[in-house]
Amino acid sequence: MKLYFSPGACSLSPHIVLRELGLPFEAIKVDLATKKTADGADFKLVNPKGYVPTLQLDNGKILTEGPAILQYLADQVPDRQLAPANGTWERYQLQEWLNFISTEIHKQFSPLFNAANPDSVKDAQKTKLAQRFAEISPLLEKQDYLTGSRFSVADAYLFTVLGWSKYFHIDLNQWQGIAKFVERVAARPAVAEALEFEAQAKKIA
Ligand SMILES: N[C@@H](CCC(=O)N[C@@H](CS)C(=O)NCC(=O)O)C(=O)O
Repeated sequence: MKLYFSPGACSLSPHIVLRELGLPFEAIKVDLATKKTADGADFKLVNPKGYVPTLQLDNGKILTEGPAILQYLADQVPDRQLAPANGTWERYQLQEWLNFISTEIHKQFSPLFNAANPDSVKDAQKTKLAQRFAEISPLLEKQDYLTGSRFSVADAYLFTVLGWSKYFHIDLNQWQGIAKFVERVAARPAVAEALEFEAQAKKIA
C-alpha cells in the first residue's frame, strides 16, 4: 500500500493507523502547493482532487477521504479492533464520530490556514472550535477514548486535528479532558513513530 501524505496534515491519522495495525506501507510525500510528489510526479494523476490523504492499494485501486480510508484500514486487521464490526450499532457510532470530526472540527480549522481570510473570520472559526472542544471535553474526562476504553481510528483523527491548535494559539489546557486525551494518544508508540517520521519528512525539501 502507498499512503500519500503531507507532514502534519490530516493524512497523519491514516499514517498513525497504519503503524498501529503494523501494516506494511510506503509513505509518499506530497507538496500540496505544487501538487507534486517527492519524485516530481503529478499527484493529480493519482487523486484528481489534489488532496491528502490518498491511499493506493497494491492492486492500483485508489481510496480517498480520510474517514473512508481509516475504516478500510481498520477492517484489514479486525483483530486489532480499531473499528467495531460493520453493521453493528457501535460501528455507526464510530461513523458518527468520524463525520463529526470531519465536518465540525477538521473543516472548521481550514479557514484558519488561509492567510487571505480576515481576522474576523478566523476569530469566528476559533469560537466555533472552542464550542466543540467544550462539548467533547467532559466525555474525555470520563473515558480514555471517544468510543470508550479502547483506542479507535476516530481517536487518531481527533488527535491529528487537535494538533493544529498550536499553530493558532488555541491553548488546549482550557479543556482538561482534551488536554489529557492528547497526552494519552501522544504516548502511544505508533503515534510517536508517526510523528517522528513526519517531523523528519518535513525537514527534507
Ligand atoms: N475531504 C477530504 C479533505 C482532505 C483535506 O482537507 N486535505 C488537506 C490537508 S489536511 C489538503 O490536502 N489540502 C490541500 C488542498 O485541498 O489543495 C478528507 O476528508 O480526506
